[in-house]
Amino acid sequence: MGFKKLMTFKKALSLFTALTLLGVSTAMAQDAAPAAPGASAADTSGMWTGVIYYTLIFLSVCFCIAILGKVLKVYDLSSRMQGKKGINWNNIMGICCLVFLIAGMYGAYWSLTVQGSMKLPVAASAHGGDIDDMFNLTTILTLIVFVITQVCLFGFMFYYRGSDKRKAHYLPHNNTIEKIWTIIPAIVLTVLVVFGFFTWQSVMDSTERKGDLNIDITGHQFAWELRYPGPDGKLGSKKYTLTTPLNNLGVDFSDKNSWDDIHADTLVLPVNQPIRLNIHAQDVIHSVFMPHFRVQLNAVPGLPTFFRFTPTITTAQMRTETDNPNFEYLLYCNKICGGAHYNMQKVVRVVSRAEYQDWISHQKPYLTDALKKQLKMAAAKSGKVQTSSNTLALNN
Ligand SMILES: [Cu+2]
Repeated sequence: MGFKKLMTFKKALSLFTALTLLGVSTAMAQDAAPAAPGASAADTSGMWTGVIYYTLIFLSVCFCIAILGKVLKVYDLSSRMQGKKGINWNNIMGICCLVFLIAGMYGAYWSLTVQGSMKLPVAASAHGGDIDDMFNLTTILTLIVFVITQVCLFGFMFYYRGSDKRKAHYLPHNNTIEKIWTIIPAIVLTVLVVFGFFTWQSVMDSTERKGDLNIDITGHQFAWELRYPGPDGKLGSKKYTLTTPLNNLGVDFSDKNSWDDIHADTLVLPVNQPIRLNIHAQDVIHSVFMPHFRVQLNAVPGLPTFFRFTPTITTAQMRTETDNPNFEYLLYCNKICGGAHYNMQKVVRVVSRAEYQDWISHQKPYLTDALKKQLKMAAAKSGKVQTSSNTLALNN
């Protein structure tokens, strides 16, 4: 039996050595390989070197622990054979629990202070404060529960570690304890869920309001398209069947409101103006994500959604607030929607009302000359009598 175990150990050792040699040679070969054309090939090579490196470190640590375990076992057995007491494993396990508790608590503290300092700046929207309050309350409550349960769990295992001097108390069932650990979490979770429900209700209030600035945002692989209303303040309707290379949003020009619509490249928002962002998608599910405004909603093909919010801090004010002269609000896609998903990033600028008016007056209309020509051709081909609205649109 002992010989068999020794052989198994030897086999495992030779397998580990072979894997190590293979890993090192692959890593060296990748390092020595000439730079492949294109950045993506170089990135992949670097990634695999990293994976092999950390796998080898992990295997080495496991190997060292296994050797240490074997050495201790041999020491323990030889001590017992000499009539001595041997190693007190209960003490070792108890101390390990205490070390784990202290190291784990330090890790949690490090995470909160180092990674916590990377948190988003103050919310730049009217509803953002409510979302932050909800997040902070949940974090504080779960942190309290985390500290209490971990200290109790590992502290108990250390304090009541196995000993010849005491005997464990057998406790098969206790209704009082069952009630406490059922009712308290139920109350805490109910408070969190109800608070979250009312906050979400207030954020997603869908009643129509006058004075909203309607902006259309359409996601496709891999960009966002923006459409602003023209001087009439109304966005024209859309129909996906009208989509052409020139009319890539499928705007319906039989609707007069669409004639003065504006095609913008940057999302510019006037401060303290309620915005209604109408969200569309043309191919797969995307997601409008503006973390500084605490705004996120999916863009689903065939199912238009919207998010209403009011920006309260201009980009210039936020640059002073964050002490970063290059600060920009950003809009991301928060669904991994394909290979170039990372390209779906747009700058969002919050400006004063006067700056906004100046900016919008310099934007190009969606109805370009090329599009007008195409619509004329389409109308002539179909041989249909042009409606008065179409004639107006084409002569505009
Ligand atoms: Cu996307």
